[in-house]
Amino acid sequence: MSGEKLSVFVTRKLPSAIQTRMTELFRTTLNSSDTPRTREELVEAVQNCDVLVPTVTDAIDADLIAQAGPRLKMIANFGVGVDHIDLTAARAKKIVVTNTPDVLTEDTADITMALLLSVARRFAEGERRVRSGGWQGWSPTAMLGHRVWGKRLGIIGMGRIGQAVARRANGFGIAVHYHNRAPVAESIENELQASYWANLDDMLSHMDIISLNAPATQETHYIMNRERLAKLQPHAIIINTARGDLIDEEALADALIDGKIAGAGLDVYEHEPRVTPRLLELNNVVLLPHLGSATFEGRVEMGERVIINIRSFADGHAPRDRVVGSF
Ligand code: 8YV
Repeated sequence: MSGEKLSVFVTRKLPSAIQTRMTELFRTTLNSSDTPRTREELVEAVQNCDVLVPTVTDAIDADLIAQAGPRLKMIANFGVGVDHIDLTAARAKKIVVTNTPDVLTEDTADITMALLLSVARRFAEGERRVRSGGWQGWSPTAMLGHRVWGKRLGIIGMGRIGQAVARRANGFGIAVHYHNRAPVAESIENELQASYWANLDDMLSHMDIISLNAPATQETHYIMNRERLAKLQPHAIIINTARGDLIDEEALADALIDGKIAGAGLDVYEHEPRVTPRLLELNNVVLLPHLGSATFEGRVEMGERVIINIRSFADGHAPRDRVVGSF
């Protein structure tokens, strides 16, 4: 790269320490208002900047990438999931794409466990009852939930986050099962006391709790479709902290309303920020606004990771977190 500073376009407001550092290092365009950039603004950005720093809320699709100018050499995503970026189009244009793995693993696993406990023990419903003044005092039979200790958790997607969930589940005395494209290393299976199911359908019918921890890809789109949801036991609960389109949200609402499954904890939705309206009315569903990685610490570390990726690219190295990068 030449001595000239890279021009970097950041689509959303980031932690101020990160914005300050980026401004020192690059010719950075920030978004101080934090309203998502319009399509027109994104088009203008990709025509003029060297590096685009998008987030999950930006559709970096093939059409946008096709309009990119010759300067655009890198998309340094702020976030680990890259399903909002058309990687094939980026590869075809020799645009490097990076993400921010590792730094949000533990926070996302925490939110998974929080939802799991919340649904099983009816936290959100109980909290609503107290706030609304509807709580009449303790009763031996009121608001009974289900014990999680001794239950079977089926993790779909045993990558970093799935493993972090398994580690927590071990601590709660929950038996860990998992489905993944391939089994993880035996040493990891042993450490996590995890049992592999090659056949997802078989696993589903044996679990008490399901946690989705896989990335959104063509293979995982609607991995929990209507037929798969029907394989769950009526007392089963399902937790999704991955991506909304791993579950057919309408089919999920049907399964919950018809009592085919017992509950759901969702942090992500098929059409964010829209939530299938019928889910909003159900007491056995806990709904969070995509909080998985929303910690002060995590956001700063994500920003640092973006900066490291851009700097190593600027220095002529292959950035460590490249998702697309070898042409
Ligand atoms: C991030 C996430 O906050 O990193 C991801 O893939 O889902 C989130 O937790 C978001 O992507 C930021 O772009």
